[in-house]
Amino acid sequence: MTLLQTLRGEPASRVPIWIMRQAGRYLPEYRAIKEKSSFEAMTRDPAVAAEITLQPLRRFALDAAIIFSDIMTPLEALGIDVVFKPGPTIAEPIRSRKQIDALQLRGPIAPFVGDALRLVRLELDRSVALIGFGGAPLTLAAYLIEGGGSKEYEHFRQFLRAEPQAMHALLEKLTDLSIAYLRMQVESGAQVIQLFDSWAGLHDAATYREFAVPYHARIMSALGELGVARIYFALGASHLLDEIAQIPSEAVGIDWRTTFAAARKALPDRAIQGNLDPALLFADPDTIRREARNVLERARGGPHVFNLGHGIWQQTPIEAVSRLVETVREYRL
Ligand code: 1CP
Repeated sequence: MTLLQTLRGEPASRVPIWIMRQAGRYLPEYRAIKEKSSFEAMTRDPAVAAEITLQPLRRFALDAAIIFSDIMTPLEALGIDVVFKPGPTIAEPIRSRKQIDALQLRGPIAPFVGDALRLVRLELDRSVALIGFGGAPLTLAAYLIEGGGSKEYEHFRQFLRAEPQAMHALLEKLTDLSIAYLRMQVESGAQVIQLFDSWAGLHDAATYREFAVPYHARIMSALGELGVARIYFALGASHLLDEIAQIPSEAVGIDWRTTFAAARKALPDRAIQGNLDPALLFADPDTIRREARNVLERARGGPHVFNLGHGIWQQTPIEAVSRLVETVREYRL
């Protein structure tokens, strides 16, 4: 299995490829299901979630499937109401210590995700790895406090400064939840876990050391004991590589603004995943091929997992994805 070999640092003859958000709205067969259903219903029905997970694998020679779910999915188990329209929105954003103290586990954590993982594994070719995932506590906290997606995350950043102890209490609870949730995914067949810190880029290094590193490291250490391969992805985090080095993982995902040279220097013991700009999939076919090869060349010198630098965009042409996957598949190390 090429992805697992590369993540374990074993020699491989080619570079494995998967695409963040590979199951989703750029695929017409996904949109056909979405037309008749809500995102919540799609994630909660294991047969539907498994089908959506497998859709991109039928079109493209990818090395992994990532389970169809969302980083916000496990939060319901803490009594938090999340509605997707299409991004997550929180009916009652968390803005007080009292709300944080009231958060407690009310039942099993998204057991339907475990059911979907088991169904996918039954259908998946043995050469394809199955990826589970979760949101990093600091990114989950950003959505919970802000109440949804935002450009500047003013409420979240204000709360972190005004109530640092309450923020630590929230991160502690989100860390415990994440460990239990990700452990369940591993027990259900996930061979790789990616932790998404999509809003890492909001923070300076000192803030990241205090509010991200201890919690995110605790999750990754707990997963390490299970022997699952771990990928840590942080967006907009070129200035945080020394902090990310303190978080255990087999691989670190970088975006298109972080260079392989900088990542290899700060993270000499890790595989690096990335980092084609998702916008490049809108270029002409020759440019896509050339830029993908440039990424492959720049990544040489250590283990590399090919990916985009962030999730694939909804308007991306399918042929561009085919071209990209072919280019990476043909490339020999
Ligand atoms: O209408 C729709 O079709 C729903 C759109 C959608 C989808 C397809 C959402 C709402 N989530 C998802 C699936 C999803 N989310 C996956 C599985 C699919 C795959 O990767 O193949 C994954 C891994 C995620 C993870 C996720 N959700 C992240 C981390 C990755 C990233 O993009 O940085 C984040 C930040 C979210 C929050 C979220 N959920 C949905 C949206 C539109 C957003 C972004 C909201 C925002 O920040 O404004």
